[in-house]
Amino acid sequence: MTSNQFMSSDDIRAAFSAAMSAMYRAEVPAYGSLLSLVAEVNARTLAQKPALRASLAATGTLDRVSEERHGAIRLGTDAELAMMRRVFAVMGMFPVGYYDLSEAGVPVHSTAFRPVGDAALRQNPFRVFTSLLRLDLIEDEGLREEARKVLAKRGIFSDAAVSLVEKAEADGGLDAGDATRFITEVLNTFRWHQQASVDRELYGRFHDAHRLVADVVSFKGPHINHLTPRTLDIDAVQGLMPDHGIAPKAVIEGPPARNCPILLRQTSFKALEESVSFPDADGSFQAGSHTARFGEIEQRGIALTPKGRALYDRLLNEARTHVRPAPDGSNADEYRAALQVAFRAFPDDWDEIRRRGLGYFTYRHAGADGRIPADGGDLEVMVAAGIIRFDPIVYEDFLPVSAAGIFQSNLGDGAGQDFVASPNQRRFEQALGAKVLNEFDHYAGIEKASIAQCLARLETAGSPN
Ligand code: OOG
Ligand code: NI
Repeated sequence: MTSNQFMSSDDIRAAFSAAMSAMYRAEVPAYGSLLSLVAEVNARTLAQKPALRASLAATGTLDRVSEERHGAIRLGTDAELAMMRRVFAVMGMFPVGYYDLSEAGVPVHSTAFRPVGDAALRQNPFRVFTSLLRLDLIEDEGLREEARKVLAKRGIFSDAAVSLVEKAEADGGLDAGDATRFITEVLNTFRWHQQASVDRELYGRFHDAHRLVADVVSFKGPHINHLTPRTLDIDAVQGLMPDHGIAPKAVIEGPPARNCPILLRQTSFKALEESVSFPDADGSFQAGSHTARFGEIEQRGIALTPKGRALYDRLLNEARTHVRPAPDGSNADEYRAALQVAFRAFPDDWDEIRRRGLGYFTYRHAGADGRIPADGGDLEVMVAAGIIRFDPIVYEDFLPVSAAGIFQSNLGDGAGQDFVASPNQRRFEQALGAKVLNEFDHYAGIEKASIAQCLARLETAGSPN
């Protein structure tokens, strides 16, 4: 088979993301309400900001602006993670970044499977924040063993899904028919299961150990626990949620609102209590409830260098030392104010961010009329002369403190526990069966390539002949 008969991995991802969105809207009606609200606010924002509208139109993303950017799942075993990596690879999604959430009281470590590279991201940006449960952090040895046994018995991928992944790997892709079957089969893995796979008593014990253990271990598969569209005005959506019958989490995670947005701001509506049933030994079912699923929104800014990120971490920490956001929202205004004050120390001007080496940028030639100064070749000279322009690189990854805040508000107040911080990227990569891409190296590479391209163009333009 020749490769041009294959459906592109970008197209498979786009179709998968659309199918997942439809499934989740059907499963969680409140998520549908959030999507309508986001679309409304985005339309209003675009009407107010013609420049933003024009730039989205120029990059061909205007009509898809309110589509999902990410979702999240939680896996139980190394084998599940390894297979998930192969599934996502078929859709052009690769593991980027390592996030240790133990430090924040959540017994998981995570990566994000995502498209890598501008073209793929532009085609469809959908990514999946994927966590692996760390039973090693659960104290009760007996319970740990029970959880292991339950997990060992489940198979979260259908045989057909596994065969299609093998086929894609062997042939280098899937044709349209196989791709459609692949999406249907894989989508099933992320479905909600109203029936738990353990009895109520065992569920209760998992729940007492940590709510996340109950969520991961007690069901037949890793239900998608949220989807996240992009909003152009996160503060507006946060404020409007209650009017639309959805209860927002107490505070927006990440940096404060700024003229030059940095990294990632996100917020969610609180997870819903949903009815489930637990099997009894005699084959009957007992009614109960489980809380796991919610909806989230995100707004992204510039990717920061390690230096910028260190400053961000320090300022965030400073704000949180002054005001720790309470889960009930009672000090949300104080927290917002503390963030604003702390982040005055982070420059809010693109050129200053650039010159101080805090963020990543791409560089481009301003146009044919740019004359090259005598000492051409020096990037700064040409930026100052307006011959080379720069644009911020958008942060496409996640933030561990924010992720912990999202987890926590959706696991219920007080779900946090003190674990000894124990990042273990090597262990995670062993389970994954691959190394994760370092996001800083990746952004630095994009910046470097754009500079090289600019300079090469100028050399050609400037060479006497
Ligand atoms: C994942 C929470 C993290 C984000 O956007 O930071 C996340 C989860 O609840 O499983 O999705
Ligand atoms: Ni999320």
